[in-house]
Amino acid sequence: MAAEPKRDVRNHVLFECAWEVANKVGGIYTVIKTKVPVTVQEYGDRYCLIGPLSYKTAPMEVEPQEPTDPHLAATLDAMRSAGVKILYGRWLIEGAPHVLLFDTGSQYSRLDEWKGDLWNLAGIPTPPNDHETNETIVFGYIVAWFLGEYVARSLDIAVVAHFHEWQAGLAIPLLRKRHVDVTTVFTTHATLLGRYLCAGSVDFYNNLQYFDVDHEAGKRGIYHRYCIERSSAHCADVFTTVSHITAYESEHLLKRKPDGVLPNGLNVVKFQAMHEFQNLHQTAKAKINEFVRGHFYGHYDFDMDNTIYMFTAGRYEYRNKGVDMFIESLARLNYRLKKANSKTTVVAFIIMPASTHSYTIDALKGQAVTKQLKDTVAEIQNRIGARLFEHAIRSNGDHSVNPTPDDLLSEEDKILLKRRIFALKRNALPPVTTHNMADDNNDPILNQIRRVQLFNHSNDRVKVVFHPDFLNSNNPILGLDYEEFVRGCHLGVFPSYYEPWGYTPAECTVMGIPSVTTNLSGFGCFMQDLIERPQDEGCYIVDRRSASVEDSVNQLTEHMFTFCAKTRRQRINQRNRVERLSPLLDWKNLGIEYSKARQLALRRAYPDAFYGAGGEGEEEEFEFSSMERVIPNSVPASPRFRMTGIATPGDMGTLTEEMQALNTSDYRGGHWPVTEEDEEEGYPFPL
Ligand code: G6P
Ligand code: 1S3
Repeated sequence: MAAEPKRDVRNHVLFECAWEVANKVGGIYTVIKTKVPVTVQEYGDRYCLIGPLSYKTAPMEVEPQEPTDPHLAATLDAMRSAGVKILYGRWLIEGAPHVLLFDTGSQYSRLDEWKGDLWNLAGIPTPPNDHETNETIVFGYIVAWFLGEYVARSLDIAVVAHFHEWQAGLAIPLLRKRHVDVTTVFTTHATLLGRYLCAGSVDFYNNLQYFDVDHEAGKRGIYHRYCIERSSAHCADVFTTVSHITAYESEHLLKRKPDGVLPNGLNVVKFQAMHEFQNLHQTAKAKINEFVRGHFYGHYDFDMDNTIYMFTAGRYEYRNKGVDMFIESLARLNYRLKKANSKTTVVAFIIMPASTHSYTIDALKGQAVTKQLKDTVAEIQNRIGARLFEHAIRSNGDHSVNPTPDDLLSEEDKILLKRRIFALKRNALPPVTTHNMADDNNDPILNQIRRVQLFNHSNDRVKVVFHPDFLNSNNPILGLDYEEFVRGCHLGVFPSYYEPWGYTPAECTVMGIPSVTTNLSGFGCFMQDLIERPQDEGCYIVDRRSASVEDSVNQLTEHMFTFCAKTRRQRINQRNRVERLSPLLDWKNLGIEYSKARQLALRRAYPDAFYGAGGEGEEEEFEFSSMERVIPNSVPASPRFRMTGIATPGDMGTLTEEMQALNTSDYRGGHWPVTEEDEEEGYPFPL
């Protein structure tokens, strides 16, 4: 008979650790935050997130509490008495998970000691003035300390620790070296080298297997960071990433083939009826219209009813996020629309935070003069109403006496109106950017716009607005939250070159806004794998993998041009179709991939608990979770799925039950189009 496992794996405790827990920096915050409801549903109080303590955001996001688990309480007490500043409580988001935040500042005095230890333990060097790495080291050592103390106290229950990205991963090699009885999962959302190499002018995907990784990392001054990332990937029980494309990249750059792909989901909120999200588009678009009227004052000569709003958004990585390709394609779109004598106007927004010195006077003035005009018209309208009423009431039943325009509009009103109209005169063209850029002359986006001469001339059918800051409903210019802005637009355009997942097009999809992405983005490949003809569903995918740059630009231009030719009815239909894809991106379906990764880690760490002592005996049945299968009920017959049979949660990722039973370490990239040669290697890309 199999020996009883020491720790209970079935009711294990889960710690999920990321630099972006209660600390918004980028995409990982979205992953963690939106996934919380399904994880809490699965684990309840056995789930706790771990992150750095930011005094700027934490007080607003976290409600302090005392732990109810006595082992956790004792661990935190021990660490506090050693000087670690800790905030434990509930993160005030949907699902209200437990959260444990460590103040790295409280342990900086030990930085040198820990750097020395890291060198002795793992041979990882650290230069003196890299703040991000210093934070990573202090955070990693505190987390390893915490987990070590916790499992030394809590002896009956298995502990799974899931780490995201290199900045949170350092605890993994430390735990491994110290033989701490914790089961670890490491998920990378990009690789450091991949991001750096792509940002330069490297033919990345065709050369992935040839890069001399240490040399390339050294050349870019990130060798130490690279070592942390690579050791996190190698020391974890299970290593995963967010897409096949990043799995392939990780295999070559981090030298470990991931165990599986865990696609990113969203917390999808379904409306009762389709018209509800369509109405949201209408009201949000009206707000964008307001902005556009103000921004283009003096040159507002286009028809708002025949204007298409396109946008791109994200971290300012000019080449990686494909902004170069977007602007080039906009120039070609402009040319084609002009040539076709189109009456359609495209306003293309670029929302990417850069270094600025606040708004330009011109941009502020545009909104001010438009508002003054609006207020004046409202006053005059009131006065006209009063005069009309007075005129009507004095007619004493004689309907033949009609007021003349002069009876209704006084001389003062006319003058006031003229003054407001004069204020709309403008000699310069409407500005491309809303802000004063810190480095206007060298800004890559502005330089590309200058190169293609998209200067917002009256005869341009494509106008450009570069908003180099996050959106916020309190902004005096373009005062909308990001979500509202997306809803008000017609098409999101994200022609990324380097994009491990790509939340921006995924968010468009769940909001029912069509988008363009590429087959170099994790999201694009995921949709291409699942849907027969994604473009019919409002999910356009540009080929940046096998096509030349010229061909990719032309493809993107063609997609945008075709979109401009759609009627309103066609656009409404397409929004309905794209919104119907949202269950594919729902954590209710994708969350199970995380469960599988944790289970695989537990199987590796405690094989006896699953297969009996010595790996023999009958395998225990393990239920992943009580998650519902929402897809079959909510996705209508169309769109057509690529996979045979109905899509089930287990079909979305790559960790299969069979694989776990075999205890293998290979992910399955079965959906990738491969050549015969590659098939032998199992690689997704032509080599
Ligand atoms: C939504 C609204 C419709 C409106 C339409 C405009 O569907 O429910 O009332 O006509 O948006 O669509 P458009 O693509 O022209 O912005
Ligand atoms: C990364 O953030 P990024 O925009 O630097 O992680 C995101 C979440 O997994 C992912 O969506 C994105 O593609 C990555 O690049």
